Amino acid sequence: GRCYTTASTRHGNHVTVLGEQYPTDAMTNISPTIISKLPLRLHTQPSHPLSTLRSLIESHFPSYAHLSSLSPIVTPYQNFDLLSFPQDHPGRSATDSYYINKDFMLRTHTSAHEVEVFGRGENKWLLTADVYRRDEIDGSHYPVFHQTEGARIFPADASGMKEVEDDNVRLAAHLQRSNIIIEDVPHLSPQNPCQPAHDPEHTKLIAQNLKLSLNSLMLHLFGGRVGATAENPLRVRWIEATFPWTTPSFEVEVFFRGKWLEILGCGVVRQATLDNSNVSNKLGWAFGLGLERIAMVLYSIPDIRLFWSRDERFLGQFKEGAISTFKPYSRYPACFKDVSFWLPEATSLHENDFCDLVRDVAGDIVEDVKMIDAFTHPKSGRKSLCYRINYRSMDRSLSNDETNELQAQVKWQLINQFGVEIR
Ligand code: FA5
Ligand code: MG
Repeated sequence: GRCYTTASTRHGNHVTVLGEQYPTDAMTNISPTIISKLPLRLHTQPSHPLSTLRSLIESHFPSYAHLSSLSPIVTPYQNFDLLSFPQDHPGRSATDSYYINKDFMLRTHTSAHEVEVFGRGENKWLLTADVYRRDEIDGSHYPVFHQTEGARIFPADASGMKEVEDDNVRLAAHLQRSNIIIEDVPHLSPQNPCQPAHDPEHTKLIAQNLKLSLNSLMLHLFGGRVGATAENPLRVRWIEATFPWTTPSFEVEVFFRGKWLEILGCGVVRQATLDNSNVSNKLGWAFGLGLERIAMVLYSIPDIRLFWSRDERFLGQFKEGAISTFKPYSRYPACFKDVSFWLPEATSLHENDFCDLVRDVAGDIVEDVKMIDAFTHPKSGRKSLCYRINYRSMDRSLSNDETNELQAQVKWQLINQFGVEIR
């Protein structure tokens, strides 16, 4: 599909991001809505639920370095290449990631900083940051969310392995006394193998340390809050996974209020990534955890847009350091509008391009976007699409005139940016 450029870039050939000017090019797809989120850094705003959750995680790893101020602007080399993403990985495409230009992008995950932080000589660290992914629009997806990366590396020798074993004994003793049921998977398996450069016995000790450290974090975050008891223990499930820079790799899910919730991805860091960080003689693990998913559950926050609200009825409910149950204020009426259009001949429109266009027009007033119809005309070969946009403010009632005006602007931008013909 055609690349989406912002109004400011179409008329000039620069875009200003966090006070710096960047030349634009064919890869540029960062939108004004996204640019406006970059300075907000919710994970550092006192008493914001995401900031409290960050502190809660940090307090569980007191001897780790706690980082939270790295710039979201990284190179594709940092975000992908240093982590061994293959050249054809879908995450690299402009439909999935935000590019300032071909040389700079917004990090899609906190793992983008692993090599840099290991390279600085940090052996135990946490890093919390805003991350950016182009995505659909609904109550649990937002193009900006927050992750905490955690990592620990040990000397890859007898002294390092002794350190791991001692830590494993300590952590296992703590977990044994707790009301937690863990559905485990083997540390290694044919689909989830050891790195050729690593000793499988060392890798197993590291994987065990990773699992014990994270099970203990889950207990810290959720244990008290589900009131885990002998009859009603906290349930944590480990699943085999794949990430380009870790093996073995895992995902962790927690059973909370009747549902399995995917919390994090993790694994034993590959030798190539350790080599890129100049720590070839170390061995260890890393994890990356999604803060919104956890905060929505812990605070009973029903819609991911609320994290961005400046309404006192939202912000006023939270105190720094405290987990409390959010009391929703009245929901204002929703109003949906459909838009149908013909695409210009031989072109396509990615759903993420449509969603960014709608966000630029309507901001957080858009609650949900769904494609409700698509067909190709049998004779002309032209493609027709119909999207349903659901508008609802979280803070006030929308007038009919206002939604009509937003919808008119969506149509205008569709014509303007993609040359469509409204039906
Ligand atoms: C990653 O981002 C890896 N960087 C995690 C990792 C780190 C693996 C270190 C190995 C070593 P993933 O895309 O699965 O993986 O995202 C990790 C977590 O972020 C998910 O478990 C989820 O909690 C959260 N997450 C992912 N996508 C979204 C989204 N669109 N909205 C909210 N949270 C999300
Ligand atoms: Mg995942």
